[in-house]
Amino acid sequence: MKNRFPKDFYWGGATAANQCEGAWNIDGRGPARTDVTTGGTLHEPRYVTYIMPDGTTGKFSQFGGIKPKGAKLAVVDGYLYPNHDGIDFYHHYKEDIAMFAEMGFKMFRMSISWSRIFPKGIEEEPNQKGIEFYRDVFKELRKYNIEPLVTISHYDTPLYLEEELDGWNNRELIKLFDRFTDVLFKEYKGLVKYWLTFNEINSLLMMADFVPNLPETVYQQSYQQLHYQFVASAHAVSKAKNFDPAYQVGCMLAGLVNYPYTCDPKDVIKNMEHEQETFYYCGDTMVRGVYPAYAKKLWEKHHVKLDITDQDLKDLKKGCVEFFTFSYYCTGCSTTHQDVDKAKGNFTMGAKNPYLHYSDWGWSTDPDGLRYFLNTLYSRYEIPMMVVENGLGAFDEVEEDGSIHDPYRIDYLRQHIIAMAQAIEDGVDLIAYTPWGCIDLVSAGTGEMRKRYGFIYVDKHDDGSGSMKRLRKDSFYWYKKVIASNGEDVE
Ligand code: BGP
Repeated sequence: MKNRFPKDFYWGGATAANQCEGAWNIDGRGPARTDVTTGGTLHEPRYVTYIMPDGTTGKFSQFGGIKPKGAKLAVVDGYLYPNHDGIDFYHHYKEDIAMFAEMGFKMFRMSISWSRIFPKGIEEEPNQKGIEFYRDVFKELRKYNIEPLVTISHYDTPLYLEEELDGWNNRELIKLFDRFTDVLFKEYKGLVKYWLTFNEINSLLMMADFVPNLPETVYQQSYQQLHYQFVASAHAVSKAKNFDPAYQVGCMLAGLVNYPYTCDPKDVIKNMEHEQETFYYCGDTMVRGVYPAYAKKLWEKHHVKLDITDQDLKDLKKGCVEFFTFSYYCTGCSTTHQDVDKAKGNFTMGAKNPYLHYSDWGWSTDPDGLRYFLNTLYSRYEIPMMVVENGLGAFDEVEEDGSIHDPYRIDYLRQHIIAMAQAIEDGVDLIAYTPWGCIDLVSAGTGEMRKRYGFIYVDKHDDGSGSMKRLRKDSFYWYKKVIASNGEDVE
């Protein structure tokens, strides 16, 4: 069967500011948490570094580590912070966008670094240099008819807000986020059409579930932070059209599909609960504008008491997202049975699926899961869908002549494109596909450069060395052909 995609389907690629821009302290940008986070590996976590009032320094794990009382997050001598330079998209964006255009991109997903616009997050007036940088990027994209898809917050809260205001534990952040989105909506009218509010908003609940031995209070915090983010997101949705009737605002969730490991009904129930807790709790609230029926059960289970006002509930109702987006890399399994092999990736927890292959980072490859998930989501929500992250993080080898042969990546993407075509055939209104890290960038999970996703190779390495030179991988030419044939030719 031929793959059939709608004629105006958005083919493209995705990045995030903190993982690619670099220029972390240039032109007035303030620091974010990723700037005090070291590089790691699959076996060694990324650390967040700090300084104590007496001048001693230390570090704690990015996931699940606890910041000591009195510590101030800070850049500390002797550590490498890969996000400081990223791949220097800040100075290479013209060259990079020209290469995206060469592949035929119709859409480019990127994010705005909040601390480039408001260095601390609390200022009354934005940093003009930051505003101009993104305006230039959008104009450059428009030059090639590439539609920007802009994530407003991609793991990128200004450090000052985290340190001095306790981050999203503080209701005040809603107001500051409102101010931030007002500026974006005003400044980029006519240049941007599609906005996403929070990247992988459900990751807060996934972490609470995945990271072992977290104190029970983590749930209270995560659910409260999420509530404030839901309200902030709803504000963005409900006001966007006042700035530009063409604006559309969507949500973005980590598409963590899970299967029951066996047909034991106990596994099925466990899986249902897992999905409610780590995915649908967010999806249902953002699409329908009300908390789902099972929310009460979750709050009780985790002894959570939320600060929710009547006005918040009205705001949620007014701010239902217009389209649904998610990342999709792999799938997991839930089980009540103890005697099963465990998956061993940095994020893939639970039982290992014997029907799937796993990458060097322990993530499964499961294209059927994408078709299944698109169908499940679309029949639940019936609003346009976008797959805004997907891809294979892998080691790449540069040959003497500068070529890079990455058949493993082509194979992975090919299978997922076929799965999307099948989902469209099934009736899903899928309008965009922006595979992750279309140009190599710093891994969010491990901080590595060698976990590469790109069609474009960047000469930058884990020890900080590299010329930042860009090279075309085999997948670059392959994806160009895919786009030119509107997804028909994936061979
Ligand atoms: C998602 C994030 C991205 C990205 C991707 C791949 O969770 O939204 O920022 O990095 O995962 O993960 P990693 O970089 O850990 O391979």
